[in-house]
Amino acid sequence: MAGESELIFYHTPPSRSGIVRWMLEEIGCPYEVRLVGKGATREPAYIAVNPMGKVPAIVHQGVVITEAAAICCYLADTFADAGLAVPVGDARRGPYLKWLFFGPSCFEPAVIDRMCERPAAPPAALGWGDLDTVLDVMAAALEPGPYLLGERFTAADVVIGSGIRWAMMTGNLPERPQFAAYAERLAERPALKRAMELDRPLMGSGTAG
Ligand SMILES: N[C@@H](CCC(=O)N[C@@H](CS)C(=O)NCC(=O)O)C(=O)O
Repeated sequence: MAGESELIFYHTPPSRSGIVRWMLEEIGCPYEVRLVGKGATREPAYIAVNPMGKVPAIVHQGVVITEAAAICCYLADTFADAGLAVPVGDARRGPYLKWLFFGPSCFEPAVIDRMCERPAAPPAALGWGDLDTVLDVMAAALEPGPYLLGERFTAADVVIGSGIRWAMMTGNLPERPQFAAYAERLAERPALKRAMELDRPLMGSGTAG
């Protein structure tokens, strides 16, 4: 029943909250979806949840968490049995966190620069560098595969993989064989298929939560 769930998910399909939908399906924990209609992100009821006026947000055990990559990191750590986090103490935790941060802080702004044809800023002033460098770094990491950290699929793949899928779907990702192969592998994941299936009837039907 609304309000009693331990994990509440604020969602507007299709949008960046799809990243968290996929993550939740990978984790396999029960959650309650609250649809937020386009535009309703700026209404007081939702601003009270996320003052940034953006989805996704989750509430877990009464605490609000926003920012898709942070939510994925939190869920992977909290529901550790799902095996999607690299734990503290494992040397691969560093690269794992690097990729979780790389998604929103390097990959996404570099793609949006290109997409919006934003005028180039002095390279040294840009925290995210330029798209070609970002893509070179990602392609090199994916070359051995099958996932960013090798054999093991992690929350970082949900974040970076979602970005790659979105950029490919919107025609904003220069073609590279590493990205095509990675996207094909991700598309086979049952959790991603389930997330897309669950969202299909909800597209565009969000109402303020
Ligand atoms: N930095 C945020 C960005 C979230 C975001 O941009 N969400 C968009 C949907 S893709 C949104 O809620 N837009 C509604 C609005 O700006 O009114 C994250 O990564 O979670």
